[in-house]
Amino acid sequence: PKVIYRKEYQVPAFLLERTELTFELFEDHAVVTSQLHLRRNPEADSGAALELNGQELELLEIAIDGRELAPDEYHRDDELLTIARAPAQCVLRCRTRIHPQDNTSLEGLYKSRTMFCTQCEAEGFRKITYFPDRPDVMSVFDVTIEADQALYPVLLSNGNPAPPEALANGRHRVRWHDPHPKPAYLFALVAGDLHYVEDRFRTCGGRDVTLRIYVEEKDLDKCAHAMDSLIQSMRWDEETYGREYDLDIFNIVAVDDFNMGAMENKGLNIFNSSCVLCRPDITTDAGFERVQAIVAHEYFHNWSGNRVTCRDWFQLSLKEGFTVFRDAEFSADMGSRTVKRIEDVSLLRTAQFAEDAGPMAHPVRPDSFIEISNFYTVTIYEKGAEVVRMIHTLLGPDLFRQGSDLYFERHDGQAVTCEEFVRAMEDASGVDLSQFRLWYSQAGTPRLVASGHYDAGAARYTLTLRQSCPATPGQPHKEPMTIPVALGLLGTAGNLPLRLADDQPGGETADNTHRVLELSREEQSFCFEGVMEAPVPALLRGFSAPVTLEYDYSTADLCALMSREADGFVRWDASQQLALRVLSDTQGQLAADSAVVVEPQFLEALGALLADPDLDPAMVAEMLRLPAEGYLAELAAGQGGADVDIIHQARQMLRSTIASAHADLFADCYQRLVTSAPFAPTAEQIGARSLRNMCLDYLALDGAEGLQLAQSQFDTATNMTDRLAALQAIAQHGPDQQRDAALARFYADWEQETLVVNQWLQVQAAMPVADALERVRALLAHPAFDIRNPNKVRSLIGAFSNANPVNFHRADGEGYRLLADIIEQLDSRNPQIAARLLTPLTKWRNYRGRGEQMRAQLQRLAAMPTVSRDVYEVLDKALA
Ligand code: BAL
Ligand code: ZN
Repeated sequence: PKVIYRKEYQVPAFLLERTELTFELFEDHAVVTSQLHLRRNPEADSGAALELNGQELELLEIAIDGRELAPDEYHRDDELLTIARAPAQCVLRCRTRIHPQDNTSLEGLYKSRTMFCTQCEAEGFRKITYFPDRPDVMSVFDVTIEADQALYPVLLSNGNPAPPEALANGRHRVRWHDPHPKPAYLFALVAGDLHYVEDRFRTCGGRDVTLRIYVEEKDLDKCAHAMDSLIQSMRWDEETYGREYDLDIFNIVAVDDFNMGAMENKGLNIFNSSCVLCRPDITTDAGFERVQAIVAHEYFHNWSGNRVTCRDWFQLSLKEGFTVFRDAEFSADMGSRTVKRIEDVSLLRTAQFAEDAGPMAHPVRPDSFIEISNFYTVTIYEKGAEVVRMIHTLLGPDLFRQGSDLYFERHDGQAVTCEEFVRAMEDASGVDLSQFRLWYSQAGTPRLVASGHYDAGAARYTLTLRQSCPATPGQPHKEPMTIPVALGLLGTAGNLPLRLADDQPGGETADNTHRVLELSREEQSFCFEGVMEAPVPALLRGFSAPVTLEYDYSTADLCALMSREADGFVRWDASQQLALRVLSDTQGQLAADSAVVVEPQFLEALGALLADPDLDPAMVAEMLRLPAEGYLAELAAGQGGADVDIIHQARQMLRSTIASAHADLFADCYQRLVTSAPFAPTAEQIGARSLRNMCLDYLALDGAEGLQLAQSQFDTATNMTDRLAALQAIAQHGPDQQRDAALARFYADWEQETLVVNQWLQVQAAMPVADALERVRALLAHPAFDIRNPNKVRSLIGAFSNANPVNFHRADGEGYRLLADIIEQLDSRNPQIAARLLTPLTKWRNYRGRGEQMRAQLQRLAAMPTVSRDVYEVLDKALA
């Protein structure tokens, strides 16, 4: 397969002023007729050919300005239709036949259960008709949909509809007009027997917008939270970014078979049903929060993505990084800011740092790709959001807002690059971001090493920061970057006032105990004066930069940060650093076969958290959560390779020690948080449930009494958060009989609710029991599983290979074989999902004693007679 390079970008030869599409939908095929109003691009080479992308299309007719083209007037291969001599201005008419019913890739137009739907980002539109399928070709769309009226009473596309028309033979037709020019990737079509809930929103400009969420009739009672979230998002974007919605109608549709979480098509967002449907008895708090965040994310794309879009797919983070930053801030404003940050940083550290350290490492703005679908990554999304967050930190909120206003104003209706975003921020603020741009071009996670020196006599504290960045594929040398380091200095009675020596740079803030230092050289020292006692530095407050940090904290320092530091993120991070240190000691003791001794200060600090009713329960729950085994394996990878069994044993042993040391405190805290208030997915209730269920997990781990409590919670819970937490506690820690009975009961109760059944699959896939792999193989044949449905594949196979390390990494290699078997089956059906599932195997170099078995499965897949472009690219990089 061909590698595509960013530096080879060329403007399109033809521009598209208008696109007319007619879809005739039938039970075994669809016919698509297009009329493309084309005009030669004055900026392009005047002799450049007209190129239309197209894949798996049956061409029925092609004509220019009403004249059918002779076969020698165009050239066609598997991917492209080329017309060498198209008139400078013309209307190209094209009719193609496609087979949505047989489209298992879930790209283009396909059938999900009984409905037709589309997914066009990034390059799905070319499976619908011949088209200049690139984001910098934008046009106004007029779409006509014709289908059987009884089977498909609802026919939706982008923009605003005209009244429906009845046709002969029980068919009907609806026309949609979208006045906003858009690229093909934002096109959407839905046809089905759908029902909706409706609300209204009056914009800041006084326009009334109709809001609808379309679902199957059985799901009508699961839309309220998504609707509330949509209204909150619309209001927030007006208040925070001054962005108003721009059509009369905003539709959301839920579909079961969907590769992504959701898609921001103009005026017609299509959602994976798992990211929109919610009801307290079937959805966990995490589910409620996910729905709120994704509804917001897709809505925010209306400006950051749709009104201003990407010039080419190398700029994907332009819209995704910015929009993730926007949705993260929205979620922080709606719930607990600290906990949102903790969750995001945990994801970044476990998944993105791992990606940055592995064979798929790429910059936020990649230089090349084979298959763009492989680049919807944690680097583009989450690291991209961190880059925007750093700009926000460096500029401050007011200048950042001026920058975003300028960006939207300057580029409304355009397809632009990351460079335009940074330039708007610079132009509005006057801040020079030249060196900062390296964050877009350099891959790899920078390493920050900090050291401090306190001079009591001079009352001076000197902090020295040194940065480096490891080599990544294709980038052996890295330049120093601009790294904003937010910090405080902690004294015995709280945070100390900060005064930088006169000649030292560092943002002034209203709060004199907080500063943002700008590290721009490889090494820099910052001098604080008037420091009356030796401080503990609270570094990277709020995780001000996506870097790894090393500072030689004593255990007492970490305990001080955990209990007294003002920044919630640093408090949590100190607990994690301490836990990592204790886990590392435990692993050493286990490997040496010596007695395990757990640092008493760690246990004491956790006890203090549990005993303090004034702390934010959500934060305490996160501080009690030990780093995940996958993260421990990533850290060990850099130190001679991970031993999954020792990691698992050490983590289990530490959890058991904590459970028995604080059994009474866990029980008291559990009881303290019992509430009779009716369920609501509010930050307060979510925090309380989170800590209570964390206590339940430790109690169940500690023995029979806790398991009894879990059983009783399982039997009586009236919301899914509590019910699933109890099931998980029983599944993870209970005896076989109790576990199997609870699993059977759960399935019997929820057999009819697909999304709950998916959770049931996930719980079993992640159980650290000896026969987990056999159970997963058996579940593959269970009626609840369907390899065609990405949610089910992710729930069973994704959870097994990512959340069950001891079983995935079984010594006999059967875990790897299972994953490769599934990928082999999926590759020809749904290459996007197949490629995504490969990630755990690409880490083969990280595992001591197992790497060769993992690599052997990659080699086996590489030897398949046909390999999709998606899977080929990942295999090629992983085996290089
Ligand atoms: N654009 C793909 C789905 C999303 O990031 O919103
Ligand atoms: Zn997005």
